[in-house]
Amino acid sequence: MDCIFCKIANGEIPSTKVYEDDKMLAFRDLDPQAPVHILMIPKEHIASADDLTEENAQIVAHIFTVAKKIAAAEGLTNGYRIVNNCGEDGGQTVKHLHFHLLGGRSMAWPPG
Ligand code: D5M
Repeated sequence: MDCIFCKIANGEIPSTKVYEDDKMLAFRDLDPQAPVHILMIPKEHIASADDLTEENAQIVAHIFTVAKKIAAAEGLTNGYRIVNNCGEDGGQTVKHLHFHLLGGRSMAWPPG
């Protein structure tokens, strides 16, 4: 499958990893939008949040429980933001489920 995040997950494309286990990977975004900008992905190819089911959605809870550990390790003691862009209007550019972990600055609302 021609998926850039699958290639990162299986080591075909290099990344700056901050966390890895048998189910997920977290690595630094190439185009950071905050002092800390990390992408958290399942190793299993799931195209988007819209493709989650009762069968595969446990990975989301796992990613979120790891996210707080990454945030602590990155020193984000004053909070952080987790973002998922889903589909065209959601601004999703890479069609492999991923969550952005952003921190190190104050975030605005609403997003653009
Ligand atoms: O976010 C997709 C994100 O993926 C975007 O912030 C750039 C990032 N990206 C794309 N390719 C790479 C590689 N190779 N390493 C690290 N980060 C990458 P989206 O929510 O789909 O707009």
